[in-house]
Amino acid sequence: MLRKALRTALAAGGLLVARQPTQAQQASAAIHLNQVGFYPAAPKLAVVVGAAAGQFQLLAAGSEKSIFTGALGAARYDSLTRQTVRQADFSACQQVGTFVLRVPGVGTSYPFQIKPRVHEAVAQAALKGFYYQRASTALPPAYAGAWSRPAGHPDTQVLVHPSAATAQRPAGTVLVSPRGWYDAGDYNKYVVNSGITLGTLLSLYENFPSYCTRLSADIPESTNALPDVLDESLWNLRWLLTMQDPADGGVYHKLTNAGFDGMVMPAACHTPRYVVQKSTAAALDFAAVLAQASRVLRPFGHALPGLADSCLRASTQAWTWARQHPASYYRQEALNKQFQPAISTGAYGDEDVRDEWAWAATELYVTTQNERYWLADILAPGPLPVANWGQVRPLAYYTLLRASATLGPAGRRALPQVRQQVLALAARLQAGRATHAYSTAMGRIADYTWGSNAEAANQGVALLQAYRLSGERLYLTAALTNLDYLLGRNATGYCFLTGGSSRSPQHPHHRPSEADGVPAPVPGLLVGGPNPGRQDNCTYPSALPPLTYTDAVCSYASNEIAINWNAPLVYLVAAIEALH
Ligand code: 9MR
Repeated sequence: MLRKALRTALAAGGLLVARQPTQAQQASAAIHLNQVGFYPAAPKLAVVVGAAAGQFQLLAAGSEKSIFTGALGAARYDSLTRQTVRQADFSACQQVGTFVLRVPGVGTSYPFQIKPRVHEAVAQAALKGFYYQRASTALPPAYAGAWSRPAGHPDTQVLVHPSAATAQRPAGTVLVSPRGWYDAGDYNKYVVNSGITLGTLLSLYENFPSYCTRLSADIPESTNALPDVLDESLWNLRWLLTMQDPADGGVYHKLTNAGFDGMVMPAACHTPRYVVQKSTAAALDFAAVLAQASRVLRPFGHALPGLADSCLRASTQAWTWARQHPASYYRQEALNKQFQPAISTGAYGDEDVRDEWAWAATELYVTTQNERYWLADILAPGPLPVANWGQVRPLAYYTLLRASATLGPAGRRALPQVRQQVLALAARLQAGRATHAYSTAMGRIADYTWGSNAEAANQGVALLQAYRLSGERLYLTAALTNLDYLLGRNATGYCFLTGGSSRSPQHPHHRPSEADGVPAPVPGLLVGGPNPGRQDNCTYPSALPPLTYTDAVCSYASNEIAINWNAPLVYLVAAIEALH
């Protein structure tokens, strides 16, 4: 069993830590820490379940040599997991190397490293995760290693679904809509979810351009003039452009099979694909992301002639369509009563599009510097939420902050409120560390939803905006606690990134990982994480929210992967690397 875990971790690119079989054999699931590692000068914390008071030690991996000793903290009852935990704080240890933490009577932790740039491999792997999600192309061994695969889903014969029929494009019209990323464990391509995913990656580039220029994902385009994060984004952006109907500017909600494909490789899928109904949410997310892309790509005009202009034109046309169709919601059940074939794939139905208006308006406003795109309700009173696919207002706020020096009059007037709301959100998140047993910003019961790991990552992104805004180091530290959470300091003890460590998911709900015959899952993918909803009816080890995670392929509710979850992880880890 352990042998297999070791082999698998090594097959996964030996991603992060040199495994130490002697100690790994004793690795205790009771010691929860970031299994990748720590920056020398940063806080370092492990959480130990069920330990008596006493000492802990740091040992150089593979030896019995103790290099640091500390006392476990006071016992603390965690009402969410009904466990008693103690913290092992070894922040004072700044020695570089590979270590394990030993707690007498409990055991020895998974190995981890202390060193500068300790998360660089995670940033590369998580960005590379998008490459593995590419549709309509073969992944050759030179780039995909053991996970190389033939092309699937060419999407050169996509049918207009009756729900999307127009006079110019009646039902059954054949469209060409290749490329894009598979959304998740399934093979469909959804505009709404692509929007926030691309917006997050483009924002990473806009906030940290020089770090992004250095960040390589070893993809076929790595040697060209563009940073890899932009090359990878272009794979999806070029698909997105095909989702607009040139006749009216409207944007199809998704490109999908009628039902989900089986657990087979892309090349084995041949069922018809459709574009379905145009929706307001899709048009606005499309408008937002293409306005942002236009701004980001303009300096690369020599390599991408005309693309920035095409993006802006597409964006304004989608905006105009949304103005004319402000309530064209995607309602799958209603649609299925009216049209054949019935569609049963991901809905991404969003009937509150006020935040999508805010985001589209903001991106158009900042890109064009035209006051006519300003909308009074770009700002919303009350607490700013953490971003997710159905709540994109934070992306508008972050763009306003980033562009603060060049905003026109309306934008400038809005800035004090934007600053105040972003700081209030970050203050709330960072304060959570004091009350959560694992001392991460992540940890309120409400944080555990479908895709809770993206909640953790997006909280981290919010905290980083506050850090950029205020220079207050505690926000950077708080963001790092959520990276620690994702990489192992959580109640399940899993490092939630495939291939990330010796205790990473082995059985994600991800068709290629299940069907490719390779023992290790496709690396660099963030699973959804604890989800008390347990909508998949799989067997879970616990019903307590922080523990409702199962590393089982059936578990689409806790163990699927998704592009909108990987993107904030890429942002969080790359930004943290850039800032350390
Ligand atoms: O992430 C989505 C989550 O917020 C929803 O509650 C859930 C049910 O509608 O769908 C999730 O998204 C899935 C999408 O519908 C289809 N592809 C896989 C996505 C991740 O599970």
